[in-house]
Amino acid sequence: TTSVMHTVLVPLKQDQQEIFSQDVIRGLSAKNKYLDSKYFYDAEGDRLFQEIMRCHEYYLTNCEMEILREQSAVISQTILSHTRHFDVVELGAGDATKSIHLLKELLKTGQDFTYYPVDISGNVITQLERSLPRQLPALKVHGLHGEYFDMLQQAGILSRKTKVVLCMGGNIGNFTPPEARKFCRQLRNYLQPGDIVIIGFDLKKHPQIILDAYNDAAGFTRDFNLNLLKRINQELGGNFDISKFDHYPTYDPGTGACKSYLVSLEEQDVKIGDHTFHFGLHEPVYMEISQKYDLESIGQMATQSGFETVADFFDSRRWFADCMWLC
Ligand code: AVJ
Repeated sequence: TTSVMHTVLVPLKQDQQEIFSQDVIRGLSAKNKYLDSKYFYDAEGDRLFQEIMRCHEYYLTNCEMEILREQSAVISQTILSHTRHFDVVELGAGDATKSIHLLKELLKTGQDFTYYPVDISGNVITQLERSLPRQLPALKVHGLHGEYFDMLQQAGILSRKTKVVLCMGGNIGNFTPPEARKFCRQLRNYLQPGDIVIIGFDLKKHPQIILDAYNDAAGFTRDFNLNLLKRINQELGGNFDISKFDHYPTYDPGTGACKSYLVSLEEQDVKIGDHTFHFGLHEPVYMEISQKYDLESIGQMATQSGFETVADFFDSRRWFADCMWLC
């Protein structure tokens, strides 16, 4: 079955820990200290991100949910106007609560397709393969556990049909604009002419709304950032005292870059294994970028990476966009 077939492409646990360790040491040795937000998502990080998505300040999830809930019929019709012989691949499927609306609409049209949810978490894939048949009994599901591009290649081997690739949740925001362009170009290279991509972008809006979304009053976003220090303590033998760090989000309405930092509240030394890192008073550690876009730059990104814009779908407040691109 799927797990046997794809295990070879998932790095071994020790290798993953070794890469985690190297990345942390590199980041904390830099002149401007940084950590990579992709490491936020251990079990506790997953739980905290769930809490963030339930905060009223964190509008992204609700906006995209509104788009999928209200416009799945139109999105489905737009897909069908381009292809009637396709499979659906979702990169970073999570619990599929948003995409399920679109999958339902596509099934309604009588199309025979397979849904390939891709996730780096094996847990997520196991859960989906269990829960989706209960919610949509007619849906064919084939989970792929591994890195996005490896699994996209796998999907290409398993199916010769046109691909409809879903890239939702605004995850592309965790790339800087040049990184995002590189990601889109790579994505294009793994696809064929006629394939379709639906990709979610968080849009520029009143700066205060954005800052509040990354600084919820209940403190889940703060804990989410601090949790990476806890993870370093647990997995790499660190001795961070998290009470000596503060969460500090920033937003530049010019560039659209929303960046989060942890700030050292005193001069201190922190040990991680055999390494010691010195933190000055108020020294920042750059943790995450959540880039916000305007439609013009999204359109340019599509063109520059070899896609043609088919349609953009917005929530009623125009705070978020799911953009449909054609290869
Ligand atoms: C999962 C990348 C969309 O950047 O908005 C939420 C992660 N970070 N709160 C985002 C996150 C802080 C989130 N994405």
